[in-house]
Amino acid sequence: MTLVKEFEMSAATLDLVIETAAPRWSRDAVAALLALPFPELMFRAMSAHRANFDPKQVQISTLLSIKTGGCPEDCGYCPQASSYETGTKASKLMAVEAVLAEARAAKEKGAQRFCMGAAWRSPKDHDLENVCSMIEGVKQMGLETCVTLGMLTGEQSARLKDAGLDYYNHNLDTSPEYYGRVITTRTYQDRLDTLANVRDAGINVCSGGIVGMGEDDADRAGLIATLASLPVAPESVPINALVAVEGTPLGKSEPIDAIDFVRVIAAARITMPGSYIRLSAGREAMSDEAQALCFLAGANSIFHGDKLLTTKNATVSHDEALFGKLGLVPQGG
Ligand code: SAM
Ligand code: DTB
Ligand code: SF4
Repeated sequence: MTLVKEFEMSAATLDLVIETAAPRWSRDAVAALLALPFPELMFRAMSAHRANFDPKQVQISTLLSIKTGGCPEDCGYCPQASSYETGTKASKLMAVEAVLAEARAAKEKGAQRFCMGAAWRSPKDHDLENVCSMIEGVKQMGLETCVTLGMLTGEQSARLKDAGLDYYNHNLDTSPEYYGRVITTRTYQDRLDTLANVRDAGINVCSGGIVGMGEDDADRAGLIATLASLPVAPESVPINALVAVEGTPLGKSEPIDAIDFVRVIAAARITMPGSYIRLSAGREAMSDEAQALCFLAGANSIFHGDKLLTTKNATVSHDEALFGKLGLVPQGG
């Protein structure tokens, strides 16, 4: 009896917090969401999903590492940082034609968006020229374009926009408070400045984070609240489960509990109801049941293809079987 009463009170209080918090989300309001009884959280997330999207449709992106490894940054999760011994082979920026061949193959396999990632702190002008040619070529194939190249100035953002760039991926990664425990070579404010430059250039923003790096619920709430309270919420929000790579400082991290991961997806869906929430890295290690819960919680985008940037993704054949079992369909497919 007491339990029921306590829950009724806390749900009413929560509604009040949410009402006063929207559209800017406080960390407390997001923390209250993350702590909801699971059925209540899922109901809210599913309602937000259905109000904005067809819940059986999933947006499909393909990822290609166009410049791998040798990165001067010290992101504690990343196999591409030159200071960690991870066995990642560093390579130069790929030739434009080779990238276009990969994009053509991705289109044939059903991709709608082609995302190109480079292990840079920020792009040099000469490299940006080549990336602009890649964007123009990929766009001509009728694919949406996305790149992730590190920090950008306003001028660089404008050049990418002119080349036809649709999305720029730049993650906040975690809460402002936990950030310094993971990365020391650039600040949270640097990341927010890049997101503002991208937004001002008229490019769609793709920004999310990683969970499973030892952060607590308050940090997860801090990440989601910061994303949802940007002047305009990101159009695309990748939620990555840490892929723990040996040799990185976070290589020995315990995997995040699957239900806790689903809770983060649900909180992202509720706080950014009109955004695509991407169930991003970490799917290879996830059960079908956990992924199914993520799709129920409002995830509606994935990376499709056997490889992410340097690590394995869920295989194409496994994804086909999973989509079949769940009755999910590629968006527009
Ligand atoms: N170098 C650019 C940058 O960091 O801005 C772009 C590429 S970087 C690899 C893109 C994102 O991938 C990172 O911000 C991080 O969120 C994600 N990422 C990298 N390594 C990861 C890992 N081991 N597990 C999960 N996500 C990871
Ligand atoms: C994002 O949020 N996740 C992708 C993409 N944006 C660039 C990258 C995941 C990388 C996982 C580790 C790797 O394969 O190197
Ligand atoms: Fe470099 Fe990006 Fe990896 Fe950080 S996440 S080390 S910036 S490639």
